[in-house]
Amino acid sequence: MKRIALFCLLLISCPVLAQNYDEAKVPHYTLPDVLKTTSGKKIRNDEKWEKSRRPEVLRLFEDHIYGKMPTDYDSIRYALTEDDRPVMDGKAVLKQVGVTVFKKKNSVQINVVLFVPTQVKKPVPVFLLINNRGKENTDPTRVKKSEFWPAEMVIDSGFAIAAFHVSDLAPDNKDTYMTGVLQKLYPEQLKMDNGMKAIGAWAWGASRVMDYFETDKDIDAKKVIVVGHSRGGKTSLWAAAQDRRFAACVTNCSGNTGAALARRQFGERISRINTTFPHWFNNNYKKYNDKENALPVDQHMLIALVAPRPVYATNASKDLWADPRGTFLALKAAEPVYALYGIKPELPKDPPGIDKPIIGPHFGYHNREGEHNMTAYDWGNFIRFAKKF
Ligand code: GTR
Repeated sequence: MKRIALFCLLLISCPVLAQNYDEAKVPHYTLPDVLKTTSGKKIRNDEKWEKSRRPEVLRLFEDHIYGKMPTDYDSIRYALTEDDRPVMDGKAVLKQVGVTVFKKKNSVQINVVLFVPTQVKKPVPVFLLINNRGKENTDPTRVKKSEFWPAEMVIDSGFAIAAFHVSDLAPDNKDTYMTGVLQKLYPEQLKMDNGMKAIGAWAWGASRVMDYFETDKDIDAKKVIVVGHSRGGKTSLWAAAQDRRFAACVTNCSGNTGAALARRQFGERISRINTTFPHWFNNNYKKYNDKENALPVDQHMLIALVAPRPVYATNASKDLWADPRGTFLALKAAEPVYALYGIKPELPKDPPGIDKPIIGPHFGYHNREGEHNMTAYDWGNFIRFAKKF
């Protein structure tokens, strides 16, 4: 008896132990119907989806999870700090761009590293990484090279590759996240229960980099693929969901409140993410701690907001925390919205095996053998996917 009591106490005090990794223990759940409006109307075509249901779903995500993203600012300036410097044995040109956004005498600067291939006709499509890891991963000097952002490989395949670091927008820290774009440009957001926090601020940054791409004649701004890993992957999905200028989205190992279904309660759960990272999502989201079924949305609806644009989601076999099966099922459950645009289902009923990628044209998915990470294997598949559309 004593032992049972001790175990229960441990479960309560140590949330890691309370995570479920057993498929047999996934509770029965019903996903909210992405094609039914809050007033109960069934959506039957893309026009109705775009006019009524899509804006409604977007608002639900803003209000309950990611926060409403402000779009107003006074001006934006682009300063090229390096140009036309041939690198990578002449295969690319390095551009470093300071994107500065001004509002009421305050400003925020986003530093973009961009490599453009020299041997390809311009304008070129580009992969934009939202970098949530160390800045050395996107080293402009190429002294340090990382699979996380394999610039040489992407250049060799004919695409441009760009990145910015999340800390330019909001430090990834619960005590200081507000010191970037939030305090400087949008302090009112900090007082709103549906105001954006760090992930909203990072996604806002991706849109400002998109503003820059629209002015760069080397870049085909209609072919920008926004990429993120893990917390960056939650951000890339949110960025693509609301900014329809992004042509496609890669959400790598994004897990809870990324591409994985919340209602499965498998691996990381809302209560856990809100406790460890209270600075990522808005205040309203805390109401759903241990109450996944009360959410008016689930993550398949976030993927649906990207429709009809392509989405590639990934997992890693040892990263059960991010719920590989729940990620695949979320993609699958977004298909009915793609169908409104005449896109036939591309995904099987069940997830493919490990290292068996499904590649496009509209959906990409793979579960890589290994750990929580983004690797050359992952990028190889993103490139194959991008070549399909
Ligand atoms: C984890 C977090 C995940 C994921 C990951 C990461 O600690 O629980 O949701 O975001 O960090 O960003 O690497």
